[in-house]
Amino acid sequence: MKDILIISDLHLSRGRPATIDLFLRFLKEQAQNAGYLYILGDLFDAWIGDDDITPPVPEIIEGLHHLSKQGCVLSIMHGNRDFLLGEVFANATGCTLIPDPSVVDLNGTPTLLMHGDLLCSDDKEYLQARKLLRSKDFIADFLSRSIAERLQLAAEYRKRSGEVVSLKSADIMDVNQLTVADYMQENGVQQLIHGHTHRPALHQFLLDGKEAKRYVLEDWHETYGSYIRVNGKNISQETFR
Ligand SMILES: [Mn+2]
Repeated sequence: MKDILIISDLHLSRGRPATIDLFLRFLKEQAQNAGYLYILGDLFDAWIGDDDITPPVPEIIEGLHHLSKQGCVLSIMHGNRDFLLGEVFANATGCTLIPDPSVVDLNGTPTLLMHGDLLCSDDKEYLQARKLLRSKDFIADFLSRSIAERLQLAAEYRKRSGEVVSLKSADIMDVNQLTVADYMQENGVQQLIHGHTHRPALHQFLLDGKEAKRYVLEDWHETYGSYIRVNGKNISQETFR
């Protein structure tokens, strides 16, 4: 049985070449030997549409495509910064875009995978903005504009509202425990894995009188990246350098 690897919040961008190199090496040295790789959102620091293929996008697509060609099953979830990743990207990389939330079977343990922003329900303003930004109308209008215009719009959003109405968002918020319990109960799981908050941890608590676990992934840095490895029944939080 091959290992399952889970990562999130790499925030890849042209301005962080060391993190890109680290990630491409991770694909070759770790993911290639695994059976599955899940990327739970914010792979990119910003994504304004699949047609913007300025560097470093091509080399990242190539790295992911090489991985999936080697037989690793690649699943990618939208984050709040790259929710415009679409079918063109999916086809180019060989990945499947999976919904947020998704329930997967991690070697016998049903597990809820989320990016994590939906769990930060104390930030009502953000969830409102999220709804608007992900509406069909907004997306269609945004994508109909030129790349230059989209880049400008994204920059304006960021400037105007600091955090809220932008392709970035309130990474500072933490999850609401009641919302965590709601999502887990609705999906019938005792285990949840998510990113977004940049507060890596393993939280253990009781849900319906039974032991429940919430793993929080760490965001990636220039010198190291964090990932979860599922090996048989064993789940570990590991570091790649
Ligand atoms: Mn995020």
